[in-house]
Amino acid sequence: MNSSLTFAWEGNSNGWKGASYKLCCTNGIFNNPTPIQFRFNFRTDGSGTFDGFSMDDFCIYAATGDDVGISAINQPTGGAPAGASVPVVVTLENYGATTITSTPITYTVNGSNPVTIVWNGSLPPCGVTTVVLPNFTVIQGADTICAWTSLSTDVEPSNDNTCSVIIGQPLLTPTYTVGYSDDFESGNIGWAPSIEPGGNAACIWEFGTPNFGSTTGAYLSNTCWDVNLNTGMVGNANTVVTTPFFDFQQAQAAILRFYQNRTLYAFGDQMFIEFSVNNGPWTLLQPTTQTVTNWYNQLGSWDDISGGWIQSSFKDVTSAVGGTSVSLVQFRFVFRSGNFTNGDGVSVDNFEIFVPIPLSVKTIAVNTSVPCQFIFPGQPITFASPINNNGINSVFNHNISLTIDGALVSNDPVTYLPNGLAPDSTRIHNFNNTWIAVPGFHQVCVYTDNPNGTTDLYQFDDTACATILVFDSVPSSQLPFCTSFGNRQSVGNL
Ligand SMILES: [Ca+2]
Ligand SMILES: [Ca+2]
Ligand SMILES: [Ca+2]
Repeated sequence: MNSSLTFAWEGNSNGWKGASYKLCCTNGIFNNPTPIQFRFNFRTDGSGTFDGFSMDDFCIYAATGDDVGISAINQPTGGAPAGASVPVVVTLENYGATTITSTPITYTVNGSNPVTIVWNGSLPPCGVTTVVLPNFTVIQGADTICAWTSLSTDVEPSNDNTCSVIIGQPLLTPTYTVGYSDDFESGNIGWAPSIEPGGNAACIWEFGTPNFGSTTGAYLSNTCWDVNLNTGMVGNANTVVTTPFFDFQQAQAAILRFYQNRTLYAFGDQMFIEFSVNNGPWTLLQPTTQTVTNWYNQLGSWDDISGGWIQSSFKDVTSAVGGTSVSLVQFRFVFRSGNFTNGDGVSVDNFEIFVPIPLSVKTIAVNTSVPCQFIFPGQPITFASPINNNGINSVFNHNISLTIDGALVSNDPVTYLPNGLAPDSTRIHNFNNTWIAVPGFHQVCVYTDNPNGTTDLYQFDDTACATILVFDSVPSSQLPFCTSFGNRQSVGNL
């Protein structure tokens, strides 16, 4: 009942439903010497034209005998690092009429390897206490934890057992050769949804195919993350989905990017991304000096309508989370709604941590300096190659070699003074040595190496080759003869 800002039943029960409330744990009711009365309160606003409300079979039961159970699994919740050893923390609750002093408590993870302890203490009727059970090792993916009491004199076994699901989250190390890219079509490798304290339990990030209103469907194929796959937003939501853990030590200038589809109406509804370093506090991910695309439309959040799927990107997210010394970082998507909301929600797909090549130069092509050639035997031919810096660091020098039919013709040191060849820039190198043409087909190759005196980190693009033909002669009937070698192939993947 968002319009009156009270906790209430609203909507449609679809027929008769049972409802129960544990009175004895409410302050001031148990052992209260004065009479206690209840009332049902029904309200409508000015637009109320529905069928109304009925109640029947109102009962108050008194507990009898010994009755305990596990009423909650408090830790772990949400996600936990795969491989970590973590305790299982549960709430032991006394539902009965007697003080409990001892009970066995057992838990399993994914139904196997039961761990049992015997709890001893003094738990009065209505009492609750927190019990720390022995550690277990988190398994990557969904881990179902079930915990239960097995007190032999328990009169009500139906309340003994509680289960919860947590997500074992892997630690990934994105590099420029293997980044992290997830279209969510191969299952959940370790994203963990949860509801933050105080958040409306009816609103949570879900993994699957969105099927509500304007945020229907995934960006790629069928599966993505979406707040409430099949229903609209509710008020006072506060739900997060955390990514796996990332080691950024080999992720220089990494780019975070993903696709999103949002329909939010700015009544306090918002989505944003936070990060945490070394399991520390969550910090808003927002650019300072970094270049971003389709980032927050508001100060620190998205709160409007994307009009379909769009890609958002954050360049050099590495610097935003603390640089390449950060060995444990995690991101999370946060969705919150205001009191009033009727938006369709948000979906996220195709999440990537992309790491560019740190240091690389690329040979784009092999050219001759003669635009329209008659290449005849004995003619000195000069060659040139455009060279591109396709890494993310400036290149100050490198070697470049020219071979013809495998024989080295020119091996030139190249220096870019005074500021180096900037990333994404291209410069043409004219080879020092010429080649004296001889008749026939010839393979001309150019390759670069040793940028900044070290190893090129992406060598697949170092070499480019072309085939040239040197004529013995051209009959005058074929004149004018002209070729620009414009269709010569630049061969990148050698
Ligand atoms: Ca019980
Ligand atoms: Ca997908
Ligand atoms: Ca290269």
